[in-house]
Amino acid sequence: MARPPLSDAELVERYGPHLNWEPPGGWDAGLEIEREVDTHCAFCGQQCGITLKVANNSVVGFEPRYDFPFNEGKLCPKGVKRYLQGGHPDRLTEPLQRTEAGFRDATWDAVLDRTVSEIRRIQSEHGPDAFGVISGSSLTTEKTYLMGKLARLGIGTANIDYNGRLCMVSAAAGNKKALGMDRAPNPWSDIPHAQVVFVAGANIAECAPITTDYIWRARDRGAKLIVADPRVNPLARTADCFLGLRPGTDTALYGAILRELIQRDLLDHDFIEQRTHGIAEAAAAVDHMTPKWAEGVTGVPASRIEQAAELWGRPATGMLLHARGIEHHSKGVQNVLACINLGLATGRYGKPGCGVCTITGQGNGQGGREQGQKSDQLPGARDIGNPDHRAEVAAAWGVEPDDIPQEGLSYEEQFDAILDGRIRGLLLICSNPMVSLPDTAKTRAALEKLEFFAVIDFFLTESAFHADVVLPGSLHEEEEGVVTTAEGRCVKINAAVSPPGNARRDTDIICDLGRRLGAGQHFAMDGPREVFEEIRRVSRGGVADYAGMTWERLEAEQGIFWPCPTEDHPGTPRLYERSFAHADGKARMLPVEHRDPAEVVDDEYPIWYTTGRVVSQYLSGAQTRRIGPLIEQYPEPLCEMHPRLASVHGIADGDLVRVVSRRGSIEVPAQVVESIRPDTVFIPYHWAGHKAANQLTNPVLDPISKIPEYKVAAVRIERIGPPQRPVGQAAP
Ligand SMILES: Nc1nc2c(c(=O)[nH]1)N[C@H]1C(S)=C(S)[C@@H](COP(=O)(O)OP(=O)(O)OC[C@H]3O[C@@H](n4cnc5c(=O)[nH]c(N)nc54)[C@H](O)[C@@H]3O)O[C@H]1N2
Ligand SMILES: Nc1nc2c(c(=O)[nH]1)N[C@H]1C(S)=C(S)[C@@H](COP(=O)(O)OP(=O)(O)OC[C@H]3O[C@@H](n4cnc5c(=O)[nH]c(N)nc54)[C@H](O)[C@@H]3O)O[C@H]1N2
Ligand code: SF4
Ligand SMILES: [Mo]
Repeated sequence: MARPPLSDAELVERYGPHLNWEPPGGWDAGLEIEREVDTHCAFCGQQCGITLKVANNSVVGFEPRYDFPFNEGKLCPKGVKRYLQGGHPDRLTEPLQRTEAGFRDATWDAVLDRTVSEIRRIQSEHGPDAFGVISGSSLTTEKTYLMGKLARLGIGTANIDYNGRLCMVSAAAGNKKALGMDRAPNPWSDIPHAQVVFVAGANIAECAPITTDYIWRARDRGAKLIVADPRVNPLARTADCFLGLRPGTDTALYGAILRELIQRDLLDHDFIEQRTHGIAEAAAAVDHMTPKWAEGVTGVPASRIEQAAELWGRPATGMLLHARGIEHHSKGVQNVLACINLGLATGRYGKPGCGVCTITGQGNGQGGREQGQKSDQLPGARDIGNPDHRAEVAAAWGVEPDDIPQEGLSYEEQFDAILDGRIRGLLLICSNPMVSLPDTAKTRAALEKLEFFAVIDFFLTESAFHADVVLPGSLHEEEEGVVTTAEGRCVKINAAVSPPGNARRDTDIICDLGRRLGAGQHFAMDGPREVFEEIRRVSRGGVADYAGMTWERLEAEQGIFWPCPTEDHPGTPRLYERSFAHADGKARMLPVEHRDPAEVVDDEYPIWYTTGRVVSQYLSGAQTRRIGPLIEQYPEPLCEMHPRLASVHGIADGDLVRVVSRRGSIEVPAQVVESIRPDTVFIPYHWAGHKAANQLTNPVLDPISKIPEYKVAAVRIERIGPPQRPVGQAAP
């Protein structure tokens, strides 16, 4: 059954996007503040502390928190506007059911019962795994835990995964392979003590703005800065050593640096001897990677590569920070392992001012992969394929190990399964695949093919346009819970207001579904505190052990770093001080070969294409494309290109250009800048429909982490014509 998106004018009228919205009287309407609530920002993985100001069950203002040690009173532009979502007119306040004429309000009973009967119909006709579940990491950990439990014990499907699969899984897999555990090894308070900071594939100034401050503090003490990025991103402009590599060539770059460390004997021999395995194999893999060879592959001059090895290898301390620039690849795990090798070779673990850390992305990017919503994982960061781990969780849940399904399909693999008929129905919470999955045409075809599609969100997203039922859930400030920050610090989120209209708390929706599915004994919790208490019990003895945390402790101690096994345990800010998390206590230096990205440039598609973010927009834009002041900062996607590339095609700044890949094409204004390689173009991905950067991206996955290769594809460009409107002004 083809299910085109609804094009009901009423939809847009009612559910937006309504821009430049302000409450009547404006934000300074002189409201009497009734309450102030300490909590954390709804957006990125840094989870800055903020205080929300509440009047009439609305968040009407906020202050940054000076007492929270991470941000100490600082916020970024998105954090400053985040509270504009709450009373937004686009907010979903009634359950919706799709009819011939468009979406219509429905009762909770109607939409929940329909969801349950469709789940059971599809499963009885096509097997238990024919119903898929996709969840997200903007949710509190309590919600993510419930989603894992709902899929496995309520619905009874193996197919649950989450949007961290689009984000941090390459780092997770790399860290587990090399070090035995998936968490940043060092707290950010170590950054100012580093004598060299190496930033690999991270646009820190725009995407982790508060981390910039930590790097400045290191710089104030004389630290050197190395940046590897195809673009001279804002932080790179201040670097001592900029490695402007061709997209998709990181393994060659870090391999050549490792080889130089070996050649120049900049190794920590004691550390390698006592705490690692595999140096010989790792060294053999890079033996042919001379700086000259790497120059040919990466486009970075050999002398720069040698300089980077000296800057990284000489000092006693150093931190390497990486993000999606190296992880969003069909060899994302290999890229992460190559960075870890640079850390292990120089003994940069378990000490102040050291560490190779991934900067997690979403608000609960770290926590979202700790308590069991990932297809290969059970609560406590346990492995779903490990019989001992299964038995531990089964015992805590009061079921038999065989009652827990085995590993299911990852996010993009579920979309493949929808297209070939293995999956017929989908429950989606906290993700917007129409914007964020690679190859938009493929995503649309999958959503149109579903027999039944239910979405839990607080805005009617481009993905929810395709739904059969939409369940209005809760915003960050409407429900208590915990999240884990990029540092590995579990912090407390507090509720400031209750959901408006007939919207409900997400935990209530999920537990209600569990009960209606006949699994009432597993979903008897009354609210998120009881869910947290269950997480403490179930995670006990696991890797991500929360047993010693209480909500009260999290508030009083400004968060606790896991593992925290007992109530008198202080938590573990710095990992691996004495041993790594593998059974023998040693880290693995794994051999990393270089290979090309899945798609390379050729005569037809001669330009490299890469994608990412801008400071004022967040992810699929569902939350930020509705906030006028953020839109004004960067109204629509622009195609960054170097003046030399632009001149070859006769393109001037602001001209409308067409960018074409094997999967689709997009028409956007050109932004001619010197801060990008002349063989590469960049488009930020926060927009939907014909403005979606993902119309062009390649849905190929890393075979280990199953992350899509968002950071490399091949395109061609052509000029369409002069600017359609003044540069920087959005289309109506
Ligand atoms: N403003 C803002 N902040 C955010 C978000 C947001 O949407 N907006 N999202 C949050 C989330 S979920 C995430 S995951 C993080 C993402 O944070 P980042 O990973 O820092 O952001 P990206 O823009 O995806 O990519 C980072 C850099 O990778 C570079 N890059 C591209 N290809 C390559 C390559 O082949 N090799 C190398 N070395 N670099 C490459 C890009 O030029 C870009 O500067 O940000 C979080 N913070
Ligand atoms: N081309 C390209 N594509 C990319 C990337 C890239 O760099 N390039 N980056 C990838 C990365 S790193 C990521 S993380 C993904 C993210 O992409 P998505 O998974 O689409 O994430 P969001 O846009 O945050 O979608 C979250 C949805 O959940 C809703 N939501 C937020 N919080 C809550 C909550 O508490 N409860 C409920 N019920 N709903 C909530 C929001 O309104 C929004 O509609 O995009 C990926 N896509
Ligand atoms: S840096 Fe991240 S957590 Fe802090 S205010 Fe900005 S978006 Fe929010
Ligand atoms: Mo992300």
